[in-house]
Amino acid sequence: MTPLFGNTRTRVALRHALITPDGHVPSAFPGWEGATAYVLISPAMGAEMSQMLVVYEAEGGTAWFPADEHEHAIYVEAGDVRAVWDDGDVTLADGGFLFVPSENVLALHGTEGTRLTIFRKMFEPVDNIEAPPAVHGHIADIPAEPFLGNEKAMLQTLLPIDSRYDLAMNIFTYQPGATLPFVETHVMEHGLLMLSGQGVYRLDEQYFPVKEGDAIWMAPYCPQWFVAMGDEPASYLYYKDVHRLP
Ligand code: UGY
Ligand code: MN
Repeated sequence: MTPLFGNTRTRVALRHALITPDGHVPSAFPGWEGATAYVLISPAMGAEMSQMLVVYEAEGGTAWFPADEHEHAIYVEAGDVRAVWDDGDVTLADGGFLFVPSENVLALHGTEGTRLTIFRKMFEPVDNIEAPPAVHGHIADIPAEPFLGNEKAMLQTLLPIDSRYDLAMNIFTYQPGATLPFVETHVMEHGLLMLSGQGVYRLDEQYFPVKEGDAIWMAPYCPQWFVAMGDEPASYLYYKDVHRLP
């Protein structure tokens, strides 16, 4: 549906943002071919990480990241991608995910119509703890656990729960009417993509209707809450920084 002329649900505030697809504007990056990036969350808005949507064109293409301090966690929303990094490669279909540690050249070769969400963050090393290895998998193989005992709010933890990793990438699926059990306020930051369904997200003091395709940034300590609404389950993918002292 066309948004009301001169209006949008997008809202960018100091400690949160809701980015809706009607306002997306592409970025072009050096070495990228046939792949368009939409930087939905970044340090330019006050975040400590970036969240990018990458969409591949008709002939397919390549998105590319140089070897530096940034690590990448990738989720395949649609299509197929072949990821190649310094000492590994894997082909992922939709529902596939991948973590590639920092200091790796990373090339992502996608076919037509492939859509990726990429979380990009500066790795925070810790003395005497090894760097995390690359890991990949598929959501179909990740068990869903009831969140704080609620079977209507199921959580899948995609990356290993292991203190070598300083980020988590999870999927939350709520039955209509299910909620986050309380308004969370925490030191961790979130980047989030609504994968399906709809609901209402509380961010700071405001309540926002949200649906598939929306991205949300929650700064550390942004009070947050969600209720799923409508006829179908609501599902979102989210990033969280973990396992590091403040
Ligand atoms: O992991 C989390 O902090 C999660 N419960 N937050 C959220 O869904 N907004
Ligand atoms: Mn949270």
